Amino acid sequence: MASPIRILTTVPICDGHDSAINTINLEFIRHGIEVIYLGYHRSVGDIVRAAIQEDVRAIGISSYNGGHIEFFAEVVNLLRKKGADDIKVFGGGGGTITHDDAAIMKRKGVEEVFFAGTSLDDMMKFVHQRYGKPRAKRSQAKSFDQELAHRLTEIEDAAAGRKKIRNSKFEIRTSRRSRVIGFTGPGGAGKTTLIDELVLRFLNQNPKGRIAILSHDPSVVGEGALLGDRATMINSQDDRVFMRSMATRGQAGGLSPATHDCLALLARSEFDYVIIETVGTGQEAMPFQKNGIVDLTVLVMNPDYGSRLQLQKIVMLDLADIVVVNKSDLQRARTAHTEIEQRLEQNRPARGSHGEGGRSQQLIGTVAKRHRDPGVDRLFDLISSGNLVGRDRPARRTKGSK
Ligand code: B12
Repeated sequence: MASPIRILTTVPICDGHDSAINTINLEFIRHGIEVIYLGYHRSVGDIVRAAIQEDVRAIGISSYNGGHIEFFAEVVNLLRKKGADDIKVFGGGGGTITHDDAAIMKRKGVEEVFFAGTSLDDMMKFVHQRYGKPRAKRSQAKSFDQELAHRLTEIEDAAAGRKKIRNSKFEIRTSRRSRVIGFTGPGGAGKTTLIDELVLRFLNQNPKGRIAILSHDPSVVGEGALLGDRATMINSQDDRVFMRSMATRGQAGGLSPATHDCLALLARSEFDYVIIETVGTGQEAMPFQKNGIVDLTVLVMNPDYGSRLQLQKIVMLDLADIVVVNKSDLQRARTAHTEIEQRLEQNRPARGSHGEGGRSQQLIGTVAKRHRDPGVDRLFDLISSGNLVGRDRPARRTKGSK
């Protein structure tokens, strides 16, 4: 099985016209393409950084602000400068891009411009014909991030059954291992926004530190995937953040068949922290392997989980080191906090039992969408203090245990 085509799509800076690209993204997915959507109002630097880290085959830009000639050319030039000119550039912008403009853009290195009236089918055909084949000869990596991105692609390809993994010319540090934090929880709980706020705090506190994010979104059955976390992660668009979006590619449980190997590579690289975010998971999900590479697990919940009874069924409430009730500004949050606290109480070791004195699970309320939220500050302090070591946490107290 070949790996799907990966394309990054976006809208330029000072442009909020995202309706065209949203329609085109959906069509790409239906045609088996994995779309990393960066969102609108994005700078050349952010686009090129994301394209290199995501190791996409091409960038599709939808531009309506009138600055298309300069903007597209800048993207092409920066890709060249970074040694990433095997990533191609194409796009459209309806009637705002004239045929004369398009001719200039093509001379400057843009592969194709689509005009008003082009059918979605024609665009899909173009992408499959032009970018369907895997790149046989990769450009020599000019930077650590580029090399790392190529290696992650090889791991994903190997998992899809195509290739063997080669040795890297860049040294991947083995003397030190990054701290790996796993985030999971139901869809819509705010995991991505919360991670982005934690990244902001990390960047502020560690002027030279680096952080990696491995983010997952579901593949549509038999089709592509919309990998949209980058559109939410504003603070994470930074040279000190390496982010990679992965589609689950048919695997149930919140991660991809290549996740473990990708995570192992990132954890051996130059990052202080590696954050892994699962897709929105169900009650039965246990995405992080026991004794695996994840050091600390965070379950992010929404206060609206239903009745108290539902809490008994959420397996991660037994396993998570930290439970976060995000959206704590919602009316039901206070009740949720009390109910979850009582639920976690069941996991605590009984007095006098073997586990007494062990670290207990922490419960924190956050409002991730609010800047400088004190709950997120507390979560950051807890994670960065290193005091909470997931593996030491005692097992849940079952009925009949002393
Ligand atoms: C819808 C629209 C809006 C919506 C946007 C909603 C949204 N969330 O996207 C609203 C009403 C909010 C809006 C606001 C504004 N708009 Co407006 N808007 C349009 C409009 C009517 C349609 C654009 C569109 O989505 N077309 C649908 C797409 C699917 O079709 P298409 O454009 O023909 O594109 C084809 C191909 O090019 C291709 N394609 C397009 N992108 C891509 C990308 C890839 C990767 C690929 C493969 C293909 C591809 O797909 C289509 C295939 O047929 C155009 C006028 C027009 N008729 O084009 C003005 C237009 C783009 N807007 C305009 C302006 C000025 C504005 C405002 C500045 C107005 C104001 N003063 O407030 C604001 C700016 C908003 C902002 N934040 O940027 C001007 C731009 C003028 C310019 N650049 O010189 C236009 C041209 C109207 C005009 N004639 O004056 N706008």
